[in-house]
Amino acid sequence: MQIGIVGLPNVGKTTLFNALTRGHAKVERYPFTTIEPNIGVVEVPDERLAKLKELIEAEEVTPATIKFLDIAGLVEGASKGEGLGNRFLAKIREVEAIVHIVRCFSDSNVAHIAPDLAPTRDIEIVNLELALADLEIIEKRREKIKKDPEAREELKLLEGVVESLSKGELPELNEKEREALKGYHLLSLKPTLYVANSGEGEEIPKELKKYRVIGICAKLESELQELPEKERAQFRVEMGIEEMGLERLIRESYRLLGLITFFTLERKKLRAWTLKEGRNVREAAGRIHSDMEKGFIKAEVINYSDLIRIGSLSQAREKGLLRIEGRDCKVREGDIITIKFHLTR
Ligand SMILES: Nc1nc2c(ncn2[C@@H]2O[C@H](COP(=O)(O)OP(=O)(O)O)[C@@H](O)[C@H]2O)c(=O)[nH]1
Ligand SMILES: [Mg+2]
Repeated sequence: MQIGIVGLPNVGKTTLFNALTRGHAKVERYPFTTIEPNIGVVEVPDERLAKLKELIEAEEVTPATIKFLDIAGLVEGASKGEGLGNRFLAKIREVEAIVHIVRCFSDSNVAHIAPDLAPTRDIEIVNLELALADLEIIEKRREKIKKDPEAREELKLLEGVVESLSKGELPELNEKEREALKGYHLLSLKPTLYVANSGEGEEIPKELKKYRVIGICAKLESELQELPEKERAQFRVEMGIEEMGLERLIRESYRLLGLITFFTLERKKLRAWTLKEGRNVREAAGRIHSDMEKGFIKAEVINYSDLIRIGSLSQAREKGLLRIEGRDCKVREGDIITIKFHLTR
């Protein structure tokens, strides 16, 4: 899964990215320092992994991961080539979701597009640039197919999208239309999570409540990530922080995309995987290896909570609690799955 981080310059994108990846991407007080996106792979925190590891004496544990792309700040006119323009936008066409960082901290040392804090205005500037970039793509396509009698339906669909985007609205699409538009990788249609980057201890501004939004203090998060694990844990206890902003961000991204986690266990190797909710065990097999999907025979399944309750895999097997499932069985959050398959080549 890939997630693109967008937002105006100097809103804290790279700071948050660094905190997420514990990386050291360049953080600057001036716009346009990032030409190539910073790309970081982040492990999805999951307490269940430690418990499972102990229970089944796993020797190797691989958490699920999310890839984050941090692109440079968009400015007004980016879609028309201002700043580094459209080149940035091209970098995030392929992501599955967008995290849109909004500046909610005031700091006179850090330049902003205007002296005042106006989160809604900022959001609208960025979203307009995304929409304009999309409109350009659609325009090109319309030009190409406008005389093709076989493309009438597509043309009609595109016209509807143009009409909404031009009004600054999102088009209302059904499943089929969404599918038909997939190939365009339209930025405006990507599921988006807004992140209010606030000063320490500050609330999310009320005007942002209409968005799907979480509040984070990027600076604090990145400073905490610099601490050794032990000190960080201690700080959390002292400050009564139950969940780090970063963990919340990852959890919310999961929800936004309708993702669940399943586990595999093979020869003492424990691994967590992400899957779209509602998919079946055969599709889960495909996440692991295409051979497993093609040659799928059956799956042995037990849910995490049942395994923890029973205490061991062998006991679960004895009690008949390892279910044998065919391809159509839906995967549930926390299922531990062993795929039986034959090689088709
Ligand atoms: N006061 C304050 N400064 C921040 C915060 N987050 C980022 N900054 C500062 O803002 C500047 C720009 O941050 P950066 O992450 O590079 O912004 P980007 O352009 O969106 O990638 C840096 O000097 C950061 O230290 C915050 O929550 N509070
Ligand atoms: Mg940056």
